[in-house]
Amino acid sequence: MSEPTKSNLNNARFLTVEGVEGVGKTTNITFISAWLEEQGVPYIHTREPGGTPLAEELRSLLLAPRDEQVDATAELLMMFAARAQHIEQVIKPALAKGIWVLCDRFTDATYAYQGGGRNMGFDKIQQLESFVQGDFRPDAVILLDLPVAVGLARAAKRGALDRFEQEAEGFFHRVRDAYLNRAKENPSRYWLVDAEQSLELVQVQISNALQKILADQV
Ligand code: T5A
Repeated sequence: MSEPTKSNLNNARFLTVEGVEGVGKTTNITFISAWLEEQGVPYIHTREPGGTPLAEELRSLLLAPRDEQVDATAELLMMFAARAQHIEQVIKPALAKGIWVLCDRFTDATYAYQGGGRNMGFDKIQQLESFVQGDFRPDAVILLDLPVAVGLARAAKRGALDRFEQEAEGFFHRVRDAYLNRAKENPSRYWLVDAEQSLELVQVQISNALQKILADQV
């Protein structure tokens, strides 16, 4: 796997946060936002699928439980349709102005959920990634990791389950394995965080990673 291409045009960084359901992305994105503010780093916070009105509509279609079986290829293409819109309308314009982008999930989630979870070939995802993104990749990926059962138990406490959360546990084991394999293959870009620990200890690991990412700014 090739090394990432820096997304920054004005020293701004493109950071993504990834992990299985209930791993604590939302909780820790709030922490990362506060950390960036304290450092005086201009940033926007966004998410995938979503981040623009059109992409948010696609998100609603993707997450809604439905009686009709959703074809895996249709799901994959909708993820990338939302992403194309998001990159061009939100992510690249922010980076061009020197504004950091903090994104809740990005293409790593496609490798993990559609590639791993749905057992689609990773080569199909690579082709779409090249087609939609060219060589545009996140500068750093904060991967929150914990045992699947712990994440699902946390997620279940929140109430109604979306279409992905209704998948069987085996699906999420494949998702987690795919994430961990990507982190192993590309250690310079991934910051692996043990998210099973207390929130306080999770956030110590995240701030250590953020300090290094900020120090690496050219
Ligand atoms: N998807 C997405 C794809 O299939 N392909 C793609 O390409 C993309 C981009 C999106 C769905 O779309 C799929 C993946 C997803 O299924 P989402 O909203 O991004 O949905 O994903 P969710 O995982 O559902 O995100 P959530 O926001 O619902 O979960 P979080 O953010 O991981 O978890 P969070 O922060 O809400 O925490 C869950 C609970 O745990 C507690 C929190 O207080 C909360 O109650 N908690 C802790 N408790 C103890 N110790 C800690 N350290 C804790 N950290 C958090």
